[in-house]
Amino acid sequence: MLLKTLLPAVIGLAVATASVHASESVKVVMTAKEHDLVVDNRGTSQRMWTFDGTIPGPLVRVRQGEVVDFTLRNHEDNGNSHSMDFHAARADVLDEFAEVRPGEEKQFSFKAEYPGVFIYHCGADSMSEHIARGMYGVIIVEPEEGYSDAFPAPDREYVLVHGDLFEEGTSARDMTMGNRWVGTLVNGKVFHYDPVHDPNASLTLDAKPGERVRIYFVNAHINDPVALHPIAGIWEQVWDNGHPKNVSHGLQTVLIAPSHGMILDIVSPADRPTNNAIVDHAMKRAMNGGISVLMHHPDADPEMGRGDNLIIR
Ligand SMILES: [Cu+2]
Repeated sequence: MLLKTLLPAVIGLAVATASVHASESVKVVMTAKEHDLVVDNRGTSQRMWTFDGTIPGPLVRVRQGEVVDFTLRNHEDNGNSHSMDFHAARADVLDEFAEVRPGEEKQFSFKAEYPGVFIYHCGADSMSEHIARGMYGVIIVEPEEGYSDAFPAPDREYVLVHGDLFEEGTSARDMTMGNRWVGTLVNGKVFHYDPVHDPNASLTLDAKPGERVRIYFVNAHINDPVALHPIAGIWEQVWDNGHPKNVSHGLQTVLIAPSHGMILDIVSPADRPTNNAIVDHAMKRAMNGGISVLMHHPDADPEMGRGDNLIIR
């Protein structure tokens, strides 16, 4: 009798759960903006182009299997068409990724089928200029199966995106050729988290000694690879493209292609405070902005590298 009463309820619950799961979608709306933006710790501003006003654009974080319902709005005050190219999507470059004119908007959906860390960027002509002016960001697709021994849960998470800074007024052609390049932007600013090389820098990445710190790294340079090394440390584990199956152990320097992403974990000694400098070990890019200090100390801010604080602005 009890079973007869319970059974329909259990079946009903299962169906409801399945239908909710099948229709799970995450709505993301971004607005392309062309505006002046501060690009260093001294407050120098330059005409940049962005998704939603920041470099990088907003962090998108979904679970594998979820559908991203995306809308790009191109602000009516803009002078250029813009587009969105999600590297996490399988789509049609001529359809979903097509350009949107100023004052117009475009919606498309895709299912996030592959776990990992991916770049998104504007692909409008000239793509060099749109990326070099700041139209890029990060989408994290979390594995459907969650964490495991092979892909352990981190204590802190940070997103780092390296990109280019060119002299104000550089032509698209010169950007493509790498002329008039002046610096590496780390999350939108030169030496953003490096008070050692820039006295105007006030931010660092923080953790407690012994914590597992996960870096979601994306290379938004238009031509250059990144040689990512944690000075005074070793990458505990690295997942190529952030896919849990692509794991490497104990690496010193990791080559990351333009437009590629990696997940890199570092674990500092638990018995004392230490510091790392996460550097693009290609010196031209390091000494022009591409270094970030990661401090491990007992009174690390409990909010940093957690919740919505993965991109430190
Ligand atoms: Cu654009």
